[in-house]
Amino acid sequence: MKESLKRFKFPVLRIGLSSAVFVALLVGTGSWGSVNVSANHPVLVEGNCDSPVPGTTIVTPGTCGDYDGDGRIGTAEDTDGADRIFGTLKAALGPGTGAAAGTGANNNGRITIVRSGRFAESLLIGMTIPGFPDQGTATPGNVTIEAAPGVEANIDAVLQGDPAGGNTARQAGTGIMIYNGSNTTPTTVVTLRNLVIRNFAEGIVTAGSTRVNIDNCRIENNRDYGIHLTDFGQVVISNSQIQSNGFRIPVSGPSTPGAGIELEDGVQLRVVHTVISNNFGPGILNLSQVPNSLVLFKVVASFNNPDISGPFISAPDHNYSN
Ligand SMILES: [Ca+2]
Ligand SMILES: [Ca+2]
Repeated sequence: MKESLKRFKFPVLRIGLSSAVFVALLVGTGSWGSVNVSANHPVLVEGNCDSPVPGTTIVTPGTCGDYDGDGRIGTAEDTDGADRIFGTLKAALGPGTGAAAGTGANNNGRITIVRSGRFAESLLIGMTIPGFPDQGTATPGNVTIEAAPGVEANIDAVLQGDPAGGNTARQAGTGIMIYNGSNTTPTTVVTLRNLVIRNFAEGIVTAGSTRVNIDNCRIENNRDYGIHLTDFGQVVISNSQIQSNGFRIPVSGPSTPGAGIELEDGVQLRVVHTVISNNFGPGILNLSQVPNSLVLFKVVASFNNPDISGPFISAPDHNYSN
């Protein structure tokens, strides 16, 4: 097990499929009967040019990603008022603090990145777990994080010259962690769209039971996994590129397995219109050993080692897959 994942892997998450059914019966319908099925809190996130030096938060109004023209970017935009415009993804996902108290998405809403920028952040979407201080909530709803059309949103572990000194920790950790509880039936839905996720040990990790849509994303140059799916997720990856994972320089640790995508346990994965190439390890590694847990539709997997490991189903109909 990867060091970066150990802190997420509590015993409650590592239940097998047979015990999972038992747990589902115990929990009953009450736990998901109360799930908030909406995404209620739309907020915006500005870009960040980190200029003239990394960590810059005051700029000439309207420059460097300053969408609302108030001269604030980054953390200075996070707390300046109830404008529902934030400078960091972490603050936008949270409840809001300072003068912005109560105005964040609070893990239940749509977060739109409206200007191009670099976001050197490790994010948790969903329920609170160790390793992500000050993130998560006890009752998450549906979350969408997406860049507006034409916006380049680079969620990168590395911020050259980071004044906070966070590069080493981020490179050894996870870019986006998604955890919505240990029920065996996925409940809330997380959508990631138009994002670039780079240079983490693991680009995207899911645990517990989560429905996830990953659309039009580029997941590249992460050390151990581009996308690592565990427990009971129902995940669709579409229109994306999963490339060059396992080839991060400097590696700063073992690049194992250096996989593009790994799915485990009871995860069900559908990959559609996606390229998975030039990863150090397997392009897709299906450890569930269940063929219909992995269905591919118009997928290119090339120059991985191997391209696909484990059983899968390639949609036989050229026009339809489920
Ligand atoms: Ca601003
Ligand atoms: Ca603001």
